[in-house]
Amino acid sequence: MRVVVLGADGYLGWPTAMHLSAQGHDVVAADNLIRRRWDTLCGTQSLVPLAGMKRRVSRWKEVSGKEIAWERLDLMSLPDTSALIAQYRPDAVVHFAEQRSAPYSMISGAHAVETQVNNVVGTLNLLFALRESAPDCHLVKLGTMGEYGTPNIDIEEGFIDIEHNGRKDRLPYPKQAGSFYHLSKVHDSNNIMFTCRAWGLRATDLNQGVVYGSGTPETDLHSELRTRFDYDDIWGTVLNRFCAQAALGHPLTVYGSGGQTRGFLDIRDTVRCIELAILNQPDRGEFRVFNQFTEQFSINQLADRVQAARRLHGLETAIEHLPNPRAEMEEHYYNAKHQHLLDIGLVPHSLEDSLIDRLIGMVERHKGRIKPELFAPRVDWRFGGNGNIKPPTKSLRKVAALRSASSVC
Ligand code: NAD
Ligand code: USQ
Repeated sequence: MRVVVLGADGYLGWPTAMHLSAQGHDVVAADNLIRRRWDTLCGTQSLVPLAGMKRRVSRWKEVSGKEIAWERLDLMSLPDTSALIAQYRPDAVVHFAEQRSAPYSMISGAHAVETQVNNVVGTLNLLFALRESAPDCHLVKLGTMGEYGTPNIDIEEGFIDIEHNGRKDRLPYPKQAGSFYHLSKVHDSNNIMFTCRAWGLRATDLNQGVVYGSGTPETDLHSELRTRFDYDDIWGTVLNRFCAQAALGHPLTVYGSGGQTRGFLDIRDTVRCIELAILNQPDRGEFRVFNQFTEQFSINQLADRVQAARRLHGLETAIEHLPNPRAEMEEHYYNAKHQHLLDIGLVPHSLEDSLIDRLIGMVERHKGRIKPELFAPRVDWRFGGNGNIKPPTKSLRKVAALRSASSVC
C-alpha cells in the first residue's frame, strides 16, 4: 500500500515509517519539524542524538535498500496538505502530527491555544484534503486513552450501549479528558466521526495509552536511524522518565499518592498496531475506535518495577512522592477494554525487567546529555508554567491558523 506517515520526525512516527517500509509498503514521511523547535523553547532535547530527516531516509535506503520519500509539510496549511494528498493519493494516512504533551498544553493560555489550534486545525485540513483527493483513503489517527478520563465504570472501545427511559442506543463513550492536549484529541475524534458520517470517509481512531521504550528493530540498525527519547518533565512519559532517573541514581518522581492507573504499551507494539490497523481497513463511512495499549499499571506499580529491577543488580533506588502538579484522580477504578487489536493479530510484548534494564543501560550510555533539573515538574495544572519556558512561536502560528481557517471557509 502507499502510506503517508504524518509526524514522521517524531518518537513514534519515524519508527512507524521504517517499520511499514520494511514490510514492503510504499512510505511517504512528512513533518514540519516543529517538535525540534518546541524542544528549544522548553530547554529540552532528546536524550539520544537525532539525525535530520534527509540523513535518516538516505541511511534507511543504504541499510534496507528501501526508499522512504521525505516531505516537509505543515498540516496547518490547507493548500500544502491538499497538494500532498493529491500528489500521492495514498491508500492510508497515519496521522501522528500533533502537539502531544499534556504539560506543554497547560503552561499558559498561549500554549493551550497553540496546542488546540495546531491539533484541531491540522486534522480538519487533513479531512478536507482527503475528501477532495482521496476519499477512499483510510485515515489512521492517533488518539489517546486519556480522552476517556478515569470513570467509575469499565472503559469500552469508543462506544457504549446505553438504555435510557426504555430505549437503547450505541453511543460514543463519554469523554472526560484531563488536559487541554487530551481535549484536543476529543475534538479531533468528533470531527473525524462526523466526516465519516457526512462524507463517507473511513477512519480508525487509535486511542493509545502511554508508550515506553527506546526503539524498534529498525531503529537499532544504525545510530542515524534512532528515534528520540524524552526524559524531561514536558515530553518524557512516565516509565521512560523513571528509567532515566534510576540510571542517574535520582529518586523516582511519583506525582501524588501514585494510585493513578493508565494503559501502557511498548513502542514495538505501537508500530505493529499501526500496521494491523492499515491491513484491516474499515468500510467507507465507518468510524472505528481501538484502544491501543497492552497492560495497565498504577504509577506506584511502575516505580516498584523499576526499583526491583535495580535491586537485582544490588542498586538501591528511592521513590519520592511529589505534590501532584496535575489535577487528576490518584485513587480510582480503572478497567479499560483493549480487545480489537488482539482480535486482528496483535501479540503484545509485556513489560519485562530485561526491557527496564536495557532502557537504563541506554540512558547510561548517553547520561552526559541529561539535565537532572528537568526531572522536577515545571508545569502545574492550576497555575501553569513556572516561568522557565519560553512562549510559543507566536505570530508564525497565528498566521498559519488564519490562512488555514480562511482557506477552509
Ligand atoms: P512527537 O512529538 O515525538 O512527534 C509528533 C511529530 O508531529 C513531531 O515530529 C512534530 O514535529 C510533528 N508535528 C506536530 N504538529 C505538526 C504539524 N502541524 N504539521 C506537521 N507535523 C507536525 O510525538 P509522539 O510521541 O511520536 O506521538 C505521536 C502521536 O501519538 C501524537 O499524536 C500523540 O498524541 C500520540 N500518542 C503518543 C503517545 C506517547 O506516549 N508518545 C501516547 C498516546 C498517543
Ligand atoms: N507521572 C508521575 N511522575 C512523572 C510523570 C508522570 O507520577 O514523573 C504520572 C502523571 O501524573 C500521570 C501518569 O504518570 O498520572 C502519566 O503521565 P505521562 O506524562 O506518562 O503521560 P500523559 O501526560 O498522560 O501523556 C502521554 C503522552 C501523550 C499520550 C498519553 C496517553 O505524552 O501524548 O496521549 O501519554 S494517555 O495517558 O493514555 O492519555
